[in-house]
Amino acid sequence: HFIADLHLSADRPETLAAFARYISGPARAANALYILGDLFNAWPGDDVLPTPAAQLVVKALTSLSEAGGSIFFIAGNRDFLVGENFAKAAKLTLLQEPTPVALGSQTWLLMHGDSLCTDDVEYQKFRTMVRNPAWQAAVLAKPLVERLAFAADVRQKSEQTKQEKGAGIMDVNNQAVAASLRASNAMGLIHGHTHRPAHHIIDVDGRKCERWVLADWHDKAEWLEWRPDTG
Ligand code: LP5
Ligand code: MN
Repeated sequence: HFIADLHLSADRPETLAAFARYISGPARAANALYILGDLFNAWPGDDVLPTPAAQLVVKALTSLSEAGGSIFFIAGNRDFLVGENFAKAAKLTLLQEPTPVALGSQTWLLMHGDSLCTDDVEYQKFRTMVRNPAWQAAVLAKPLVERLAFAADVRQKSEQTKQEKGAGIMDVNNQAVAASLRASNAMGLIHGHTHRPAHHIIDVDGRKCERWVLADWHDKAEWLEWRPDTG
């Protein structure tokens, strides 16, 4: 199973409930669950692990791995501060993007999707800053209250600037998509972030490739499933 953009948070109880139902239900049929970013609406650091919303998520994920499922996590633009403490508590494995995964005889690339939005120059500058390990270490050294205030401020600025950006700017750039498929020689991409669920067929140097875009969550679970029998 592949999921992304749940944006879990204490103030979205309907999504937390959908997540709990999904993990104790449909997710049990998957031998691997790939979480492709923005599991959380805003993750200011692993020191929020004791909060009730984080505990609900950790308990659900732990129960899934204890039932025999493997769980993998790629960070998104909302939860890039997820670290090893969360991974250990939730019994999952952190992956760097892009991660190649073998599905049957074919290789697919997994990513959150924000790195493909290269037309959003302002965002890419922001991304370079927040993905820098030195910047992250400096931020994590600050008290949690300060990080929460910073997060709220950036969220507000993000909503503001998004209104000024055209929809096209905030979608993936086709050259960036082709470049990653060319470099990896992968069959296709699976990603989230844009909240534009779709299945695209694209031509990369005469090769027929695919791009699956995952749906974001509201009050029900959204997942993509790969099965060996159907490909
Ligand atoms: O997230 P979303 O969908 O609204 O928009 C994204 C891009 N925005 C972001 C910002 C995140 O929402 C912020 C999340 C914070 C998580 C918690 C962090 C923990 C605390 C540590 C502090 C950071 O990713 C948005 C894209 C959009 O996707 C579509 O792809 O357009 O990009 C932006 O809005 C970025 C702006 O263009 C530039 C950001 C200006 C902020 C500058 C920092 C100033 C901070 C001042 C602090 C005192
Ligand atoms: Mn995102």
